[in-house]
Amino acid sequence: MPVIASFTLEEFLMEIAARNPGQPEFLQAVHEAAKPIHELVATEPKYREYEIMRRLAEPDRIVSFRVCWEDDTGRVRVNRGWRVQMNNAIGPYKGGIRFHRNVNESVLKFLAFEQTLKNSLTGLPMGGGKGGADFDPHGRSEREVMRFCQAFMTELYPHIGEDTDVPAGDIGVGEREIGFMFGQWKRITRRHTGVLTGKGLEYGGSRIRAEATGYGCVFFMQHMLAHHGRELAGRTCAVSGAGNVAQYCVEKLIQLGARVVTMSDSDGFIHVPAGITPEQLAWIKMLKNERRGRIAECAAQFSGVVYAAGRRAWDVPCELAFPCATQNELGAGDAARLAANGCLAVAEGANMPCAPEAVAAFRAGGVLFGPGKAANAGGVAVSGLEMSQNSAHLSWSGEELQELLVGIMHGIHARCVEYGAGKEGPVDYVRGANLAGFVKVAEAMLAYGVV
Ligand code: NDP
Ligand code: 2IT
Repeated sequence: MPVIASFTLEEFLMEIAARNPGQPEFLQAVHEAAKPIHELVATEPKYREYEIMRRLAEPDRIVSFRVCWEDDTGRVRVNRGWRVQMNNAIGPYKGGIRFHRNVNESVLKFLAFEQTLKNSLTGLPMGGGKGGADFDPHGRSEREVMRFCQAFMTELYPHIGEDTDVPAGDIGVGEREIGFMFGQWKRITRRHTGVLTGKGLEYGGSRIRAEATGYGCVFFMQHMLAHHGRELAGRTCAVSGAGNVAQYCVEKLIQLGARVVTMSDSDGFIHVPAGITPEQLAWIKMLKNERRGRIAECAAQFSGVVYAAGRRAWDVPCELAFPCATQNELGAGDAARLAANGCLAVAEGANMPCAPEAVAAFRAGGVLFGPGKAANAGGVAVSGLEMSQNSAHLSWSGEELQELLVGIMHGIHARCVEYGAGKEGPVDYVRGANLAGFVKVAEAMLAYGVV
């Protein structure tokens, strides 16, 4: 007879905390998912028999390595790089690479854990992984970034492959960095295949990949609103961040007739009461993607733009909020203020930007809340489509891809509703996203037995 272990949620969380000391972000991500998953596991002996919860919270493996490179002055620099291969039950490991001074094992494990459930939720065959380095690209010249990317890939390349592990971008890693890393991978292996996504269009990238996370997040918001009898057009929106996700979130919101009154970077935020115009957004894209400047510069460039140094956007009254910068950028006080100011709904463009207390405050305040693993899954979904195009040696049109993205976000919302709708009241998207993501991964793990 198999032994079927039972444990309470508290016992499970204490065990995870003891096994992962000094990793608050990872524990936070596991906590969020564990509550609904534990409820389901309690009713399914097969998940307990095969220890699916414990196995899901333990990465398949983590590789870490020294990244040694030379700065423009000739000084030798040493960074640390990682790849967390979390779970490949439903497909090759898939997930971005982050370059930021705060990157550590806890951050990458939280991201890889989220990614596993997110990728499952897309409906595409992708497992979960995440990588990165504690390298700070701010203020680095293009050649320094290139040398760092090359050194990073020289260490990473034995661990990745188009059918084993397919990295992409994340904070600090955009098309430029993907180009440098892909170039180095190609040089070392003498192969040209879809080992990275987010590539440039000239060398195997997919149309709509750059736009996908931000656009998808807005599509998810549209679904949340429509499902609860509301619409998006005409709404006042607060967006944080000014990077890839934020830029295309703002672009789609403007296209759909919403008024976006804020964007930000790590120094502060801009308030644009009349709404960011397409011309202003084009300039911000140039500022961030080419000149690599600071959001503060917008105030000198345009009248009607006020810059608030050292502050976050969440004081500004809005009906819809899109945190698109980084983890834990929106706390309990921010959430309470948003709710008090009439905010109707929040969709996480970033991964885990809302602290747990903020999510609780949204729930208490009746604010609809779309967690990142559902709301920002459009990016990795189009990465999955980039993998398909690469392996078939073809490329689809922007129209085809946008239609596919729309369909995928629709499917993600429907799966959240299927698992998250109660008898009454608003849909619990946290519950829905975690359960829908979990079930597919868990069933695949069961199929393999004890591995
Ligand atoms: P970018 O590097 O393009 O932009 C990041 C933005 O967030 C910048 O404006 C940056 O400001 C700001 N930011 C970063 N760290 C902090 C911080 N500690 N405090 C305040 N602001 C900060 O990254 P992306 O737009 O790609 O990623 C943003 C978020 O979206 C991340 O959580 C990422 O994991 C998530 N995501 C990204 C996807 C993608 O496809 N790129 C897909 C799904 C989720 P500054 O320039 O000052 O550092
Ligand atoms: O968090 C994420 O989903 C990403 N950074 C995108 C991952 C990917 O493989 O496209």
